[in-house]
Amino acid sequence: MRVGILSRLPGLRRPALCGRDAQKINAITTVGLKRRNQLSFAATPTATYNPALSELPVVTQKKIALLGAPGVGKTSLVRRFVASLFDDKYLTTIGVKVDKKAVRVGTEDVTLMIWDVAGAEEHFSVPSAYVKGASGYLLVADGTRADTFEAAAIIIEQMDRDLGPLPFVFVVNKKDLVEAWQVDATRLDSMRPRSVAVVTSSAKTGEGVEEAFQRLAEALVRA
Ligand SMILES: Nc1nc2c(ncn2[C@@H]2O[C@H](COP(=O)(O)OP(=O)(O)OP(=O)(O)O)[C@@H](O)[C@H]2O)c(=O)[nH]1
Ligand SMILES: [Mg+2]
Repeated sequence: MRVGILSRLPGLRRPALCGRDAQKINAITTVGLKRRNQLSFAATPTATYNPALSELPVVTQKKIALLGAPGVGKTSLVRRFVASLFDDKYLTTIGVKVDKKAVRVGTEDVTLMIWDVAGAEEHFSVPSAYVKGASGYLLVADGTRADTFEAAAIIIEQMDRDLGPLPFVFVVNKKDLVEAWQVDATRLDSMRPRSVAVVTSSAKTGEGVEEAFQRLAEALVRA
């Protein structure tokens, strides 16, 4: 049978076939088509609906920063949250330290990239390189030191100016030393309108720590 050769030559039309030759060619063509169909079906599995996949949780990643005056307990809060540990020693942070932890918000897994920024003595200024790209922040004050509330107010102004108004949770830390606190309820209430939430915490006992991070994560998912 010379049909195969003839049909491959340009300009030549495939001659009409009849009898056994035609049957053979039809059989080959049908097998070829079947194979192709099987292959093309196998090569596009994403086209089929898989209900199990639709139930997988959505994973989101968010950068958050911990901001506040030196010594308020930013690093201690992160350590408590990420590693469930606390240390009485004060080792000031140099620059920034990044940690991460996942939290659940509804059906969503939110991975928090936590930028623990050193508290600056001078003008409480926050280096913009550390907060760039942040979705929100924990603003930390120390209940035993009223001056750390002034620092917090300055930091809000600076963040608003540099990045626009971002959601933040105001955290008043060192609750285990509440007898020595220099702030009253009125002072705490003054922060409520601006912040997502005001949370009192102790990195030492762990009280309020999960809540502070969780409230921020919820606000970021809603945003
Ligand atoms: N009693 C008590 N002490 C705390 C608490 N949180 C932090 N501290 C102590 O306060 C000191 C400063 O804590 P850090 O976490 O290093 O403070 P920071 O805000 O990271 O300070 P910088 O890195 O210098 O900006 C340390 O001696 C901690 O042990 C707390 O909730 N209760
Ligand atoms: Mg620190």
